[in-house]
Amino acid sequence: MWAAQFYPFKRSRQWITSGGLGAMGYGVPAAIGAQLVLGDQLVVAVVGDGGFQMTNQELATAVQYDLPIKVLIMNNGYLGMVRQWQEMFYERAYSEVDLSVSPDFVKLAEAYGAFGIRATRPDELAEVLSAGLSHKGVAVMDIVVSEEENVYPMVPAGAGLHEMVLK
Ligand SMILES: Cc1ncc(C[n+]2csc(CCOP(=O)(O)OP(=O)(O)O)c2C)c(N)n1
Repeated sequence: MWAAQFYPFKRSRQWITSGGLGAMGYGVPAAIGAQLVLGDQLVVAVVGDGGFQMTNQELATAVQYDLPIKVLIMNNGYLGMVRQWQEMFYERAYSEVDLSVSPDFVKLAEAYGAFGIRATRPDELAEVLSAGLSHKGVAVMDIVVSEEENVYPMVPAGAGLHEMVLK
C-alpha cells in the first residue's frame, strides 16, 4: 500500500500488485516471476515484515535460478494494517499483531546465500538502498520503520468510498 500510494511511477507496466484483496506473501514470488521475464531490469519487491514471512523461503528459488530480485522490507514489527484498524476502531486493543519476535532478516538472507543489509535510522537509508539495489545478486534490505505509522487514505470496513478517512 505504501508503494502503491507513494512511489512515483513514471510509465505503465512498472507495478504489479495482488490488488484489492491484497494476498500477503505475493511480493517475493511475483518479483521472481517478473525478474524471469524482465531479464536484466531491476525488480524490487516492496513487502511488509508480515507478508515477507509468508513466502520468504522463495529466496531459495531466486538464488537457485540466479534471479537477482531486490526485496525491500518495510519492517514495522507489526501486522501493520490490522494494528491500524485495532488502533482506530478497537481502542488500541492489539491482538495477534505483534511481530517483535521475527528472524533477523539480514541473517535470513545470508542463510539463503543472498545479500542482506539493514537500515535502522533515516540517515542510513540512502546508503543501504544504494548498496542493496546495486548488488548483483539477490538482496534483502531490512528497512526498520516506525511501529505505529498509519497508512492513509483508508476506507473503514462497511463504509463507502465517500467515507474515506484521509488522516
Ligand atoms: C494471506 C493473507 N492473510 C491475511 C491477510 C489479512 N491482512 C491484511 S494486511 C495484514 C497485515 C500485513 O502486515 P505486513 O505484511 O507486516 O505489512 P504492514 O501492514 O505492516 O505494512 C493482514 C494480516 C491477507 N491480506 N493475506
